[in-house]
Amino acid sequence: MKLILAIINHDDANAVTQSLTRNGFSSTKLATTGGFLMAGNVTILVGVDEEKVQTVIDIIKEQSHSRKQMIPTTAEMTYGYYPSMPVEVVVGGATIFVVDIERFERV
Ligand code: 2BA
Repeated sequence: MKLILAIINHDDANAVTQSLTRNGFSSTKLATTGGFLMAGNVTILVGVDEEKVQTVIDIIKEQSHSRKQMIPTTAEMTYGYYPSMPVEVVVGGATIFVVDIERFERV
């Protein structure tokens, strides 16, 4: 068995979980925060048999969209800092990890 952890944009979370449910997969949604932007995102957990991993990844991929986000940065001068200069970063579609599950039980 495998555990898929997918970090996605908050705005895509319902579409992803609804599509997973429609296709017969159980999922759990966690409210998380990205370490770089310090902004809210969503992490979805899906436990599946190994042969279903690609199906789940395809569903997540289909429902997750990348977005451009502007973040303020400051550049250092000799004496102090330049005013805040926005920089564009591309966030998502989805960051996906697949890990082995040693044991799975529902008691
Ligand atoms: P954040 O850490 O808030 O990162 C948001 C976006 O900022 C990233 O999008 C990337 O485009 C940019 N970014 C992140 N770290 C950067 C850095 N050190 N320098 C320059 N730009 C940087 P994504 O790569 O699509 O990541 C979206 C979210 O997925 C991340 O939010 C984080 O929550 C998670 N994530 C991505 N890679 C990860 C990893 N290796 N381990 C754990 N979480 C990860």
